[in-house]
Amino acid sequence: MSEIKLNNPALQQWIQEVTALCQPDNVYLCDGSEQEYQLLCQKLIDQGTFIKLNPQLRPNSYLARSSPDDVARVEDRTYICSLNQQDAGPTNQWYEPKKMKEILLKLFKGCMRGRTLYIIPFSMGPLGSDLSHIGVQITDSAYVVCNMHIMTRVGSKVLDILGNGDFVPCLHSVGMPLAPGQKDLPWPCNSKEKYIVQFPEERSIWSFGSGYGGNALLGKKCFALRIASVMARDQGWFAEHMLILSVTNPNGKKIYLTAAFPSGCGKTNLAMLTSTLPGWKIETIGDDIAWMKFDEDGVLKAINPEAGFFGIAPGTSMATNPNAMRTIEKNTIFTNTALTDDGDIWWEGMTPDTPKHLIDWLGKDWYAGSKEKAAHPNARFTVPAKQCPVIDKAWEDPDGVPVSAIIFGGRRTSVVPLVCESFDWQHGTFMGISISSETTAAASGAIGKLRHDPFAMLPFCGYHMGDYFNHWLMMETQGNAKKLPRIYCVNWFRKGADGKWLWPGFGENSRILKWIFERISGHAEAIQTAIGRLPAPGAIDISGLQLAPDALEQLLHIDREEWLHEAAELKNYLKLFEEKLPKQIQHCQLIYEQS
Ligand code: SAT
Ligand code: MN
Repeated sequence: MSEIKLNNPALQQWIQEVTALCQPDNVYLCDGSEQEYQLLCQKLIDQGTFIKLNPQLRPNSYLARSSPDDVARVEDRTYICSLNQQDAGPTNQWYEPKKMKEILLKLFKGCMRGRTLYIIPFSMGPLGSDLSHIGVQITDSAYVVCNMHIMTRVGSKVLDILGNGDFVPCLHSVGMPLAPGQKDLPWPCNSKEKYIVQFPEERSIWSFGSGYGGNALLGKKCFALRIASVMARDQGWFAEHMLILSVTNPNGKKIYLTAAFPSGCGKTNLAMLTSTLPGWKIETIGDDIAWMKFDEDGVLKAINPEAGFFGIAPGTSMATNPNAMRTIEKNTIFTNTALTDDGDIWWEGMTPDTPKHLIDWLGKDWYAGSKEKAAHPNARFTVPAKQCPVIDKAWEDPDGVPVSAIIFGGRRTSVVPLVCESFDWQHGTFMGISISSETTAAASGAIGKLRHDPFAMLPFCGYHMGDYFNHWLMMETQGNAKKLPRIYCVNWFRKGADGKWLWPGFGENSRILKWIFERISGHAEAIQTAIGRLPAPGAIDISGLQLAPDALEQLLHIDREEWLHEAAELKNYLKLFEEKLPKQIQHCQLIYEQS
């Protein structure tokens, strides 16, 4: 260990402590270079983790197959270990931090034997931006290092910026030490013990036992949401589970907006959609996380703290998301997709025709017509954001982009209309609180179960959600009243009596973005209802769209009985937050009930 000398004493000391605890065979400090990436990819090929895809079809790209018991975020193994239980709130799993440390110290002791310990200095956000923050991940997984290379800015340049400053220590192990001579597995993990632990006061992360996605790429959900939400509360900004996009109208006027949806509800598709309206253009800044802060003029500015997309592969196609398909043409890591006979990847929904034969995500032969899915429903691509053909030119602007609108959405087959505008910031906050959505394969557990997911942050808020609601309300005072973003709620997933989607979604969502754009510039009509402002008849541009005759009416229909039920159910849910539920929110709730 003595060979690695760092100028940051706290970092030096942490690395020494972790090395002594985890007892790796080797220690390696990542420089973030292309050469390093290539060497690690080769190492992963050699140990059977990576399959190199056909370079003619998918240059510089790889397929990894995870262990079948390590395929998604594990919410039931995720903990917020604040000093006081009260601070974790009723929606997080809490554990006494000292006791949790004891558990973790036991698990981490010797856990990297036979492996290399990698040190990854990384920046969340453009290098050197005032809105960015630095973390250092220690991991024993070369797969994680390669993914971090894509998802964040890593290496020596980050250490230069860090200097003697603060960083978030992120410790990760797959939790599978190797005895001398023991053969490694292509996807090492720990099938018995998994712990994804955040210590909010310490601002540190310990993750054990999983190598998958948000469990292991610690810059993402653990840092950029759970820990960052705590930093944002203390420092007066927002760390949100939101995509960021720009909308440009045919006259060349551009606005930026952010949108929060739970995992697996189409953030990546919305972020890079191809407008079906002539002359309208959507460009992408980010597809998962937004860090936002009011600037000195009271304008809300947003950055994407990530540098890549970790998108859900199944369902992605030239029809649903051509820009994602072009983004992943090269330099991409695929995890848990199927492999074609000519060495490319495939997943359900990718092409109109299903290949006759594939190797499925479990590595087994798969034939068209099989009842099993060839790709895991939470199969992912990891790809540099800069490869996106519609990446916005301001995507790395260190000042961030000005946010004109914030959208909240979920997967609701009934009740919730296609789009609805809030009356003001307070009511918009209420809309964020009110999100509920059907669960998806992005987290392990039941799929299709309706659950409350306030602000799409249920699995990601690092502190008491009641305090988080208050933070949102209080932040209004930091904004310039004339420049505050307007807040909307959308639902692409409403179904008709026949059980079919009423709205085609994907590129057609540009029609809703157009209405929002025109509301902001004062050109679109709305009608007032108890739950918010809905598009007036004719205000949504449906030119050239084949919709069933009364589909739009159904999509915008507010059923009084359904909403009274919704309100009662929400009121019941909100009891969870007890005295932390803001008074203003109770007031919004009353508007529903009394209408
Ligand atoms: O947390 S992951 O990044 O693995 C998936 C998600 O929930 O978006
Ligand atoms: Mn997400």
